[in-house]
Amino acid sequence: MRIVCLAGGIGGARFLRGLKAACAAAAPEEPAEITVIGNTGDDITLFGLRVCPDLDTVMYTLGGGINEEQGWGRTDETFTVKEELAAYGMEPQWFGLGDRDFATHIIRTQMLAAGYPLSQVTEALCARWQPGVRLLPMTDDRVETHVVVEDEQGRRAIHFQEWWVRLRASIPARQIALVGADEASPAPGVLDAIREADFVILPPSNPVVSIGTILQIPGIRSALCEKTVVGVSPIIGGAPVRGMADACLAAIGVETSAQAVLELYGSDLVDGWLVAEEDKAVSLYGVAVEARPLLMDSPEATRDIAAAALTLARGLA
Ligand code: GDP
Ligand code: FO1
Ligand code: CA
Ligand code: CA
Repeated sequence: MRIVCLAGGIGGARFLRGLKAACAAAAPEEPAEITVIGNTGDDITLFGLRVCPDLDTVMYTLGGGINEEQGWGRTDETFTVKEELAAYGMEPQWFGLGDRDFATHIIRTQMLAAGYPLSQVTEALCARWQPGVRLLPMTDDRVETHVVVEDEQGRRAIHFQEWWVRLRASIPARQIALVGADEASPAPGVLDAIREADFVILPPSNPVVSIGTILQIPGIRSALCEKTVVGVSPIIGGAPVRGMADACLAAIGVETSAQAVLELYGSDLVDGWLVAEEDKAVSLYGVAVEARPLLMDSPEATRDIAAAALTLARGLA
């Protein structure tokens, strides 16, 4: 079985861990081939180092190196380098890079400078972490999500991480744009993986700055529309379970509901949609909607959500 998943950071990574478990339980003798198309819109250059938070979150989560409580960054992390940089007064100080995590960014930056594309760099990093999936960046081109905000200092565009991490999305986003998207193309292997997939799953990742970003890379959305696609709602009972996805949805004029996110994706893209039990009234012509518990609050619950997505996708494919 060949499965393609799009993924952001924490929501995507946790779902993927459940999906691996569900696949192993369903067909232990025939391992599924899972290709993950990861969001790179969150990427940022700090202290001269290229940081790819969502790719790293997937890699560390599936490879056993993630800080479980936090959901991002390394386990057993220390922050000596960060403290030393701060002692020099080096900015920015609002983004916490840990010592162990720094090694990943140093290798990535060195390989990029030597001319390797991000897809090959990611493959090299995954050789250590063995995530058990093929992890592809959505594009090798440099794209970045920027957010237009307006406050006393006037109207300006800031990097997504500054809005999300420094400001905690506390000032409204007037606009969210993926800078560089128009000129970007899917990374090698992305369109082939979609074409060869038996079906595609959209995990409960942020619909605007994770899934929405990946869908903006020219060619990816239209390739997905040819396939059977099943999505898991990231919104339960009108709220994002964790994080500030509601602030992102508000910025693009979409209500925070499982119904509105389904409509945002569209029935041309999505064939099946898993919602939480409190959202069982959700419906869209041409889409098979199924209600079930969607809280990823234990490995077993997460595996069961993924198994439900697999069953729905198999039935529709
Ligand atoms: P990020 O890049 O780290 O923000 O992670 P993702 O974009 O992959 O996923 C974040 C989204 O996951 C949030 O917007 C939430 O709506 C969603 N989410 C988090 N935990 C859960 C959960 O337990 N169940 C469901 N259905 N969605 C969740
Ligand atoms: N999120 C934070 O809220 N604060 C941080 O200091 C922070 C550091 C960080 C370092 C590496 C990494 O891979 C992720 C990190 N994140 C941090 C998470 C992250 O940048 C955001 O949650 C996502 O990009 C949004 O998906
Ligand atoms: Ca993200
Ligand atoms: Ca379809």
